[in-house]
Amino acid sequence: MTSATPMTNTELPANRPTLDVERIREDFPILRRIVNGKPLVYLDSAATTQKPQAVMDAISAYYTGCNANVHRGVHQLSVEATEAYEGARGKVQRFIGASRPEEIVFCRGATEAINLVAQSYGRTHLAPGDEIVVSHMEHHSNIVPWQILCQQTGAVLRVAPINDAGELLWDEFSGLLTERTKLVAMIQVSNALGTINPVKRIVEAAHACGAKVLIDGAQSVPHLAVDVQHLDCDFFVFSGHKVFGPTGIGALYGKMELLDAMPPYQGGGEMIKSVSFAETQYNDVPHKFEAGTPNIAGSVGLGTAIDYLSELGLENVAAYERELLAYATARTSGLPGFRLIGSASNKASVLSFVIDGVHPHDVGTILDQQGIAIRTGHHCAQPVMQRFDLPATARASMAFYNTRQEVDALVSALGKVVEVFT
Ligand code: C6P
Repeated sequence: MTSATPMTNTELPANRPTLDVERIREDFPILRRIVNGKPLVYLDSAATTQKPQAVMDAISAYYTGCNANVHRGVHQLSVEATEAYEGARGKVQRFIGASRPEEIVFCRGATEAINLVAQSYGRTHLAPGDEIVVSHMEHHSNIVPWQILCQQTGAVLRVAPINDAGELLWDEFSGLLTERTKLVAMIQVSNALGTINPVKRIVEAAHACGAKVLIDGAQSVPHLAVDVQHLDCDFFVFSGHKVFGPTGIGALYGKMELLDAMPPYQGGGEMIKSVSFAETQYNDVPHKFEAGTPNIAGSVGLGTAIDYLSELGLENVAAYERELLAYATARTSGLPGFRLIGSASNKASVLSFVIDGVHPHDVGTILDQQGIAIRTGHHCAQPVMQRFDLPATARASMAFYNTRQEVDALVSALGKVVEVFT
């Protein structure tokens, strides 16, 4: 089965070992933890992924062996730290298929990357009456920066609706695209629903009306192979901590000609060529956007996480997770009162759900007593909750280190929830 082929529950295959998950789990020490007297079942990878030992070792080795500031010193440690930092940029470039390392700007994560584009590109290019199109399934990080930009520029935010399965309504979306549309900002994989959006088609449609496109890849890069040149998106953002790397580091990809023409986002050291009170000259891309001392250790950890994931192979990860999602979907569907929120035909390994008569926070609390970690709430996607007329959902989100046995533990604990509350 390829990652492009949706599988129905009736076609559920035997647990085909695309990955040696038992061996892989040994790389993640935290998965051996006991929580509330039970082995941890970590089903909250959409919030943040766990880290393989190799990532922690790389960060430790960086601080132990070559910690120094980058791009500044002539001494050996600074040279090594700079090589490590720029080496990580090259890994990010190859990971998402950018044509050159200069197109990768390190930042704190997806949120900061979107704010950078809004404040630098957006404030320069948008005028009163221009339009920005987002979807109803965006994370707050891909809504609020555009609302702020609209307040600053007089631009208008348009929202493409979704259907009851949590899929983008194509005709309504393309109907919003006009000569007024200057930017389309779209999630590739929904954190709250799991929907995988047809981003290549979205980019083509937006470009046909002259708009630029930003893709929020925070939830896609841990699950799908991404090639920004193939997608032809203008900007792409993701966070390191959702891709098995550390927190506090992420990346913005932008097409070189766009980044080059954009003004700086923040001012300070590193982002300048020369400073005087009469005139300051900015540095070249990407340094123009990296004011101050960057997260060097974070970049090293992210680079190692990318190596780790690339070695597993994203095709294998996608195939394994697709089977696990089908298994979890089939196993949970028979639970009394269980309602899946988000049933797109093309989905990543996210199960958002409600149980009739039980508040999602109670579901989360009872599961926690069984050592099962899920997220409950609005998942920073309140418009999604409003669309489904819900205050919150419970969300089990899986990664390649999760197993069918863990899904079984989830189903059995949900059975207890139903027993307690109904
Ligand atoms: N979603 C979740 O539990 P940061 O916080 O910058 O690393 O990522 C923000 C972000 C942006 N886009 C999408 C699609 C996301 O899912 C997230 C983070 C987490 O769903 C934490 S709210």
